[in-house]
Amino acid sequence: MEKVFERTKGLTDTEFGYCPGCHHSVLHRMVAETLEELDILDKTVGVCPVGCAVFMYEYMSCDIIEAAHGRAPAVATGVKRVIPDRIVFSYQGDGDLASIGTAEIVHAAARGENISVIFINNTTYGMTGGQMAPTTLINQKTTTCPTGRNPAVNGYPIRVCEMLATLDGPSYIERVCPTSPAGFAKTKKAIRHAFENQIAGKGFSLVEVLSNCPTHLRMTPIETYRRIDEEMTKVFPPGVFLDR
Ligand SMILES: Cc1ncc(C[n+]2csc(CCOP(=O)(O)OP(=O)(O)O)c2C)c(N)n1
Ligand code: SF4
Repeated sequence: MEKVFERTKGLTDTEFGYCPGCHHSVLHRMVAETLEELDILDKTVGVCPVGCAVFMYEYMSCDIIEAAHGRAPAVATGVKRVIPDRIVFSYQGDGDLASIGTAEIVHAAARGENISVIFINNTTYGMTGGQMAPTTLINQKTTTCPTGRNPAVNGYPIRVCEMLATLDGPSYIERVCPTSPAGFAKTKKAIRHAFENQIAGKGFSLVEVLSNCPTHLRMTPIETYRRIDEEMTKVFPPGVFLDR
């Protein structure tokens, strides 16, 4: 029988340990497929975050380094500068990238490091139990703001794409929204573009993916998609912020 679909070689045979319906699994697959399509699996080094994706090295068949919490852009910078013929990416949640790792991402972007960053914004700290993140929406209830995020006490959500797009260093910054077949296709295209830019030597690329955490939002995966479309996109509008 003719084979019409094959699991990408970019993934190992290890089953994903993510909660059912979590975006991490499908986003890993998109990154893995991209590496296979661009024929760069053998020369790619990924840097995993501290967060639910901490075990990314179990799932991806390229080389992976584990970085301390938030330090992935600094580790990716070091790898890329020492072995510039490698393709280097970091994969980071919002707690990792936009909280403890704020300095690292801002300075890697400002330096225009030739790396690709995949930023998973699910508005919470998934791994540690659903605490408030820098991207938590106003009035969103989390375990550390059980009555809802109150700007007078907790401040406002950080828009990473908008903030980094003010810098001269980055080459490509886009926010995507994988909640529909078209949204998934756009997300894959954006991830691919981030890697193509690095291959072309264009410098720093970041793709922010509006994502879910069905477990801590206490929603079904479908409800989380609705929340992304109806609530998250109002605060974090999808679009291309830089492409040069
Ligand atoms: C230095 C340090 N501080 C705190 C922690 C605890 N910690 C582990 S994961 C995490 C947050 C992860 O959230 P996020 O980056 O949003 O990823 P998600 O789990 O939602 O994918 C925190 C605070 C840690 N491991 N190391
Ligand atoms: S806790 Fe949330 S982010 Fe982590 S795997 Fe489960 S659904 Fe995904």
